[in-house]
Amino acid sequence: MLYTIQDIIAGVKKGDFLFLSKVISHIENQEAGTASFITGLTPNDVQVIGLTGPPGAGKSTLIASLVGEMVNEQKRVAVLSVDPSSVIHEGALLGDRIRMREWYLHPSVYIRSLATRGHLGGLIKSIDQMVLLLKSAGFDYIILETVGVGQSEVQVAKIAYPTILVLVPEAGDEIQMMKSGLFEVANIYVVNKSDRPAAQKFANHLKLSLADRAGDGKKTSLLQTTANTKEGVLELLNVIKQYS
Ligand SMILES: Nc1nc2c(ncn2[C@@H]2O[C@H](COP(=O)(O)OP(=O)(O)OP(=O)(O)O)[C@@H](O)[C@H]2O)c(=O)[nH]1
Ligand SMILES: [Mg+2]
Repeated sequence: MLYTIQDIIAGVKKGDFLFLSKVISHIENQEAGTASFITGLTPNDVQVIGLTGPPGAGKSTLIASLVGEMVNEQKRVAVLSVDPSSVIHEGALLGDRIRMREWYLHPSVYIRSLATRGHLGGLIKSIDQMVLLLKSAGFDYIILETVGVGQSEVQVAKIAYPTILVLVPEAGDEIQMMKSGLFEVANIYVVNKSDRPAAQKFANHLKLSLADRAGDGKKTSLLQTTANTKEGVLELLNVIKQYS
């Protein structure tokens, strides 16, 4: 490994993420020396926030707005976007670039997209290591975005607290969603795109299903947001803090 954690911390404080990006690439490729470098880190107690949900629910837009609230509070934020279903294609990258464009060059915000290259187990291991690295590198929040509804998200939920399930009013097939493991593992349920007419009704439905589950003793929260206008986003950040 060519860089020390001191190089990385110094770089992060200056908003120079070059070292960090190089080490993350080392981890992604599981290059020689990765494991011993990670073992030598001293991670801080940094809140890891997971956002997951169906494609197009507005996760990236919501993250961009959340990051805005965090930066307003003088925080440093790292965002890892994980798409386990595919190798990163230009379209996906471009979409995220547009959604989070105001943050790509911001000195307090580090954004990185990852793909599996076909092997989910490897990705999970790499994410674990990247999170340890980011926890050691002077960030105040780490945000993980995962796409889809499946095993990988359930895995990611194990390293994040809270895990936020982002849904949209037209998600419709609620039953399907509730059967998925994801519904069980989430802590915060967000009905995004609440500018749409069906949002209130959908949120009410969701509230009832969560009440049914109240017996399992797990604290859950339900919020409505409109990610692109930032409506409900500061409230979401305040609820996130309750889970730290
Ligand atoms: N009307 C409305 N549109 C929204 C809202 N939030 C996001 N969008 C739009 O929904 C589309 C998808 O948003 P993304 O943030 O890319 O969604 P995503 O969940 O990150 O998508 P993937 O990463 O591809 O799964 C974009 O065109 C956003 O502008 C919202 O609250 N209301
Ligand atoms: Mg996205």
